[in-house]
Amino acid sequence: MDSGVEKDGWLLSGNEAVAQGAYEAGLKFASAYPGTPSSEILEYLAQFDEVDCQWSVNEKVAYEVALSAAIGGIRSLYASKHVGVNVAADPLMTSAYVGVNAGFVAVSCDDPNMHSSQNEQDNRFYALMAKIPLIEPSSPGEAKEFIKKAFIISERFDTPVLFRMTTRISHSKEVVKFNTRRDVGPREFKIDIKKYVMVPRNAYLRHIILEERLQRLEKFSNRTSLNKIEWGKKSLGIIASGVTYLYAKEMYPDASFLKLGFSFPLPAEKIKFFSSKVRALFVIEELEPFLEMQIKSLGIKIKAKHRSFRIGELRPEYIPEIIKGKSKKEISEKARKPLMCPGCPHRPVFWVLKKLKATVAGDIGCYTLGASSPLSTLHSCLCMGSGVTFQEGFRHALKDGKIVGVIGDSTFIHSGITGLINSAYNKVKGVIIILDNRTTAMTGLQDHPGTGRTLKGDRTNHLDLEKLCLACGADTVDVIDPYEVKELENILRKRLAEDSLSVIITRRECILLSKHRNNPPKYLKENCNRCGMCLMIDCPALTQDEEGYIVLNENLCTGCNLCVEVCKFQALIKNAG
Ligand SMILES: Cc1ncc(C[n+]2csc(CCOP(=O)(O)OP(=O)(O)O)c2C)c(N)n1
Repeated sequence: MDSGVEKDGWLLSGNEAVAQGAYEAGLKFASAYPGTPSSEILEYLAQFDEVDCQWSVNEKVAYEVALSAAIGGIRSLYASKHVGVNVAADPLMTSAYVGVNAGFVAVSCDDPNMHSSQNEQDNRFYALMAKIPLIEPSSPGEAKEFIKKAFIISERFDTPVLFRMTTRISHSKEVVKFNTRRDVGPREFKIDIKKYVMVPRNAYLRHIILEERLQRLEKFSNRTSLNKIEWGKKSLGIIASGVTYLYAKEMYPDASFLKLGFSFPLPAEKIKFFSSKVRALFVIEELEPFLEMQIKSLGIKIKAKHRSFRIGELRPEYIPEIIKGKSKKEISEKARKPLMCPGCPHRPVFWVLKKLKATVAGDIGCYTLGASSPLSTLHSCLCMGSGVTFQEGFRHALKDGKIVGVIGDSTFIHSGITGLINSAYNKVKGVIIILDNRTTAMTGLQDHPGTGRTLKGDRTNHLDLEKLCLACGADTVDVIDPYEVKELENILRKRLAEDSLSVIITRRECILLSKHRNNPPKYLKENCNRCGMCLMIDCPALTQDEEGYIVLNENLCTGCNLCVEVCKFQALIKNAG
């Protein structure tokens, strides 16, 4: 833990505060698959001997393991980013029917503005759809306290609880007081087939119980201090939850507020009461009109925010515009172009794919950066696992034979395996490259079954990707060091020419883990004809001066020598020393 000590507490991020609060609540088990902005929750929990926690292979598995640990009798937690909940949606939906036993909280960290995500869906709707309570803290301090309440609510109502964070709460820091851990003993697990075996008749009966539970939860929502009225001037009343409450408070400190910490089921009576006392009523919320739609359905008249505010993060300065009924004026910001690191083992793969003019079905990981120019050699990216399935779909549709699917090692284990089995089963040919950098680099270098280490740093079974791919039905599996560019090109040409389903594993440790450092190539200016070819590999260590000659930043260069491979004029040559 790298938080600084303060006089009366510790400086914790929202994610660390969730973990600390869950620990203090007597948490005994936690599981997750990494994903920004959620990953630090499990990383923080890993320090506690009392908490058994794991990186699961994907979110569905994480959800099922944590839920069943709670059913078995110990307080448990699931965490993921918002899109991770999509992967866990199957067990999530039915978990409301079976209930829990010991407390179970599912933490969803949403990412408005897509700081590091492929979409910005509003996961509050999962609570509505799954019919489970929704808790939304506004700050790290609240996150720590609210998660404790979430466990109590989960046990009291025998339900999973959705705990929704957003990037700004997950990653902002606040001084938070620590409390001692409650020792919550295990609850007895009683065999109860009607409750835990969801065949149609049992599920029907459980659905009746679920509806009754929702009514009790709504009554609770009206009573709980998580939903509180703060009276100010009655001329303006604002209903808000999560971080937007703080933004609205900053912009309108004198207004009256109904702050919703327990935002599903809504406190209908409290909302009706609040709305009857204020002259103008506004709902301030980020992304979708989740509260607005439900409040309108209570028969309360509120002005809808303009659709443009459904996109991107809400900024405090947008709130007066929303209140005036205006549309969003986009604030254009210059974004830094994301780049693969110098020495990234993914770069040579994209260089070769570019050279071969391949159509590349991409996936999510550091290698998605293969799409940015000048490499521009990743042509689709939808969700985790789609590098394998899109190569199959493209192959069904396109005549061009040079179709390649690319996927990282962590992503392949998460959801690429089933796609590969599908291709093999349906006799689809093609080439899949697994970019095996021995880590989950994109989200902060987390371990996975292919690394042979657990979240707690212990050695464990090491998943053999070669054997796995053969067992899935691949005809051939080649393992190659991507720094061996010529060999990589040869093998790729060979496999593309064959009528088979082949997997090429490009294996080299992520440069951020690697001890492979420096020894930059030599630049011989006299040989350089300023063609700019070496710049096409998009390496941050190479730039051009005003006359077009190359400037090699030796501090950034890791000595991977891809630029040496690319240069046709021996202007960049290997440094023997
Ligand atoms: C369903 C889902 N879960 C988690 C994530 C977050 N995420 C993005 S890429 C990635 C994995 C990256 O690891 P790997 O495939 O090994 O590629 P690397 O970044 O190491 O190159 C993860 C976990 C996501 N985008 N979607």
